[in-house]
Amino acid sequence: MDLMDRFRQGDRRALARLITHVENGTPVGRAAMRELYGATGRGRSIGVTGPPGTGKSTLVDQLASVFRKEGLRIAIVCVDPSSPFTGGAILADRVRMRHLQDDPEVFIRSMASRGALGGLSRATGSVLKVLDAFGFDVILLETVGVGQGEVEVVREAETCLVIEVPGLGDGIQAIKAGILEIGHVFVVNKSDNPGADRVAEQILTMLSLNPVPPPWQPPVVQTVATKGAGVEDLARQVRRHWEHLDAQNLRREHLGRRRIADLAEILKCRALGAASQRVLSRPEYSELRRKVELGQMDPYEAADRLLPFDGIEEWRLP
Ligand SMILES: Nc1nc2c(ncn2[C@@H]2O[C@H](COP(=O)(O)OP(=O)(O)OP(=O)(O)O)[C@@H](O)[C@H]2O)c(=O)[nH]1
Ligand SMILES: [Mg+2]
Repeated sequence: MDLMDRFRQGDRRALARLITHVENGTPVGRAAMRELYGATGRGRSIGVTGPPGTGKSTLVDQLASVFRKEGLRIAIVCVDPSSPFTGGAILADRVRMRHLQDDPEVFIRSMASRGALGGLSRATGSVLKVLDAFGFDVILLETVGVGQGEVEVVREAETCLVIEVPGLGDGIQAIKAGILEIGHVFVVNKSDNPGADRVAEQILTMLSLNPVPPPWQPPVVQTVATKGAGVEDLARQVRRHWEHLDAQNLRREHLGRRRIADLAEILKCRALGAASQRVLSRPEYSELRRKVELGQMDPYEAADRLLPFDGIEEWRLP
């Protein structure tokens, strides 16, 4: 039986293998995405981001347990944009989530930037779709929040949780501007440490400075993930956000934006493929390449001769 048949029958090993194909952009992975695409858009995705060590994995684990009790099927994806390898932190996550791993309705997967075609966020988007098509009700996506890369990754999820903790220096500085815009629910974890109330107040103040009040006012939840305190409340806020998305038709908008991003990526790959074929078919290619290599011609000059410049240098799709 082929991989897709086994995938459709709910075989987890087939799922894991298919994800690897999709991550690596193999022909099998591409064909699978094409086949699966129509079956996506059902599962809920929750992005979880925040500085290193703030308790994201512990919270994801707790949140997954709450949803499990409600009978939902859960997938957890840990994305590490900084590491080209599957590193120690992710191994630690696996240990921490061991009790979830024994649950046949919970699927845990790590992703690193290695091999991701079209950038990590597109690869993440594709993996979310595979999990969605497999039938998971909730897909939790953990990523360490430090830069633009993570912001792009969590944008793939329809609900974004931003985790902060007390004691990371001045709270205001620790909460980056870009992060405020993507958060739907803010979590002050490690609220057993001093200063949690202050961090929560600072977040609320910063949110209130937003000149155009958004239709969704992001709540701030305090948690102690290690004890499970506040996690029920967090799950409730996530559900509230789902209801908001559904009521305002925002879910459809979110999915629409993701689909356009997919179209852009497919077109980009094809355009690049077509351009590289044109270049490689030019008889003077190897000679020009050699000249560039030896420093006898600058790469701009060689590029002008191989692919005449028509003034369009930016890839954009409105
Ligand atoms: N005191 C306290 N410790 C916590 C809490 N939540 C998590 N921790 C501890 O904080 C440490 C880091 O937790 P993780 O869940 O691995 O944090 P993370 O954000 O996933 O870490 P990275 O993925 O490495 O960025 C662990 O030792 C946890 O036990 C909490 O609410 N209070
Ligand atoms: Mg973690």
